[in-house]
Amino acid sequence: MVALQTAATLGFTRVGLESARAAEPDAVETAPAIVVGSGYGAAVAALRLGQAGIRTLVIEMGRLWNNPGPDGKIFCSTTAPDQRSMWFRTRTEAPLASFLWLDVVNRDISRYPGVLDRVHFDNMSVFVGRGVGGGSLVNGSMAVTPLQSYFTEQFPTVDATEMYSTYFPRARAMLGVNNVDPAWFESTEWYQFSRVSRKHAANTGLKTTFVPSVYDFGYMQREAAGTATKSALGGEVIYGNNHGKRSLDKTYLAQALGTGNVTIHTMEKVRAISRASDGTYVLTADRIDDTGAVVETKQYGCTYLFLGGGSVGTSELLVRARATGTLPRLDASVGAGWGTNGNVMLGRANHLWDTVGANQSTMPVMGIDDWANAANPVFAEIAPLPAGLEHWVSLYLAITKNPQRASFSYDSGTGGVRLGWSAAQSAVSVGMAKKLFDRINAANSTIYRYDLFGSSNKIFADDFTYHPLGGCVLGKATDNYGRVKGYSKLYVTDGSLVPGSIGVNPFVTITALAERTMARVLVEDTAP
Ligand code: FAE
Repeated sequence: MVALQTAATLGFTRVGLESARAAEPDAVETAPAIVVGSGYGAAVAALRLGQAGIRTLVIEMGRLWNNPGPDGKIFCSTTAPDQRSMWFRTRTEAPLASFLWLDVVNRDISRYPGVLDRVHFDNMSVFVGRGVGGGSLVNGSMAVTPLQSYFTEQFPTVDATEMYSTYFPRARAMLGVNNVDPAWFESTEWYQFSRVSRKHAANTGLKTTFVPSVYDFGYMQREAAGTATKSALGGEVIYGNNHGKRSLDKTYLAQALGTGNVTIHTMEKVRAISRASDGTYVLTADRIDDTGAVVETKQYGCTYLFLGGGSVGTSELLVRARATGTLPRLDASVGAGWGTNGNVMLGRANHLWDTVGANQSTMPVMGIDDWANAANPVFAEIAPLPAGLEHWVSLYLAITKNPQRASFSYDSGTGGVRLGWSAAQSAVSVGMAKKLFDRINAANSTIYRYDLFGSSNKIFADDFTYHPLGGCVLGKATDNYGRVKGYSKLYVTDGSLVPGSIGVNPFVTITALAERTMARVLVEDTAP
C-alpha cells in the first residue's frame, strides 16, 4: 500500500492551450483523463486508467482524511460528533434524530468540510460521503452481491453470466470483502442485537442471512478482546472509522496512486463541463477552503472524462450541462430513472427480556431476507443502535422493491437541480416495510418505536435514503457500458447508472459495473 498524497505533487502540470483550443482561457491544467469524484465508480476508473499508463487526475470536492485532529483521531464518533462529522453544518443531521422523543442525538457543530453530507430535496434527502473515498468513508461496509435474477431484471442488456463470473468476484476481491466468523457471532455480546432480531424473524417464519462486509472482522475480534483500538466497537461509522474499515483510500485509491499515473486534487468541486472544438472536455472547478469560501476557480482540460460524482453529483453535472447548453446533445433520459433503493428506517420495541445489549458493533452483519416474497419483496438489514446502554430497540434499514422513480431538473434560479420525488412515492416503500414488520410484530407481540424520528410520533423514516441510485441509467442515458450518449470519450461509472433499485446495499454492484466498463473502454476506446 502507498500513502495517499494530496495534490499536484505527482507530476501534474499547468500548461498553455494548444492552438486548437485557443479560444479557451489561457491557463488550463490538462491531463489525458480526468475522473470527477473519488467514490466507488471513480476509484475503479482511476486505478484501471493508472494501470493502463494513462496519466489521470481525480477531482474530489471533499477533504483527504489523513490528518488527526487535536484528539489524535482523524474521524469523530457518532456519539460525540464535532465539526468533522458533517459537510458545512452548524448542527448534525443524523438519520435517527431522537430518543424517547428527546433531541439528544444531534449536536451543534462548527461549519467545516466534514465527511457526511445530507443533500436536501423536496420530500427526500440523500446522505452521501464527502472526501477521498466518497461513500466508503461513511457507510456501513455491507458488501452485498444482488440476486442474479434481480440484477438481470434491472440490467436486461448486461451479460449476467459474465458479471457473476468475472466482475462481481473482481470487485469483492479488490474491496477486501470478508465474513464474520459465525462462532464468534453467536457468542459475542456485540451482536446480541442481531441475534434478537434473528429470533424474532424466525418466530415469524422469515429467514435471515449473513451479510459480507469490508470491515476487517479479524480487527473487530481484536477490538472485542481489548487488543486493538476500538472503532466499530467504539461507536464509529457514519462520521468515519479510524480503524478496521477497508475504505477506498486503503484499497482502490491507494493502488491507483501506486501506479504513479494518478493524482488527486481535493476540495475542488466541478461545476461545469463543456466540450472544446477539438473534442476535448473543459471542466470548471471551484476550489474551496475550510470555511467553504471559493478561493480559486480553475479550468481543466482532458481527452477522456469519467464521471464518478455519485448519483446526485453526476446527475447534477449532466442535467446542468444539458440545460445550460454546454453539452446540448445529452439524451433526454439524463436526470431520469432515479430511486431510493426503497429505503425505509424503522425501530421496534422489544420485551424487557429481549435485551439487545448495551454494547453493539456499528457494522451490520445480518439481514432479514424476504425478497423472494413476490407479493411484497423486502430485504431488511438489522441495524445497530449503539448507545452504550440497554434500550430494547431493534433498528432496521428496509430495502423495498419500490418501483417509483423520479427525475432531476435544472433550477435556473439557483443553478442547482431539483428532484421530483413526492411523499406519495415514499409511502410506497413504507407500505411494503409495514407489511413485513406488522407480521414480525404480530408474531412476537411487539410494537413499533414512535420516538426515534423526531417529535411527531413518526414510525417510518421515509424522508431520507442512504442508497441514491439512477439519474444516468445504463443503456438509456448511456450505452451498455456507461458511455454517455451523444458524446464520445465521456463516461459515467457510478451509482447513477443503476435504475433506482438493486434490492441490496449497492456498492458492490457499482464497483463491479465500473470494472466492467473500464475493461471494455480501455480495450476499445483508448487504442491509438
Ligand atoms: P460516492 O461514493 O457517493 O462518491 C461520489 C464522490 O464524488 C464523493 O466523494 C463526492 O464528494 C464527490 N463529488 C460529487 N460531486 C462532485 C463534484 N461536482 N466535483 C467533485 N467531486 C464531487 O459515489 N452501500 C453499501 O453497499 N453498503 C452499506 O453498508 C452502505 N451503507 C451506507 C451508509 C451510509 C451512511 C451512506 C451515506 C451510504 C451507505 N451506502 C452503503 C451507500 C454507498 O456508500 C453508496 O451507494 C456508494 O458510496 C455510491 O458510490 P458512487 O461511486 O456512486
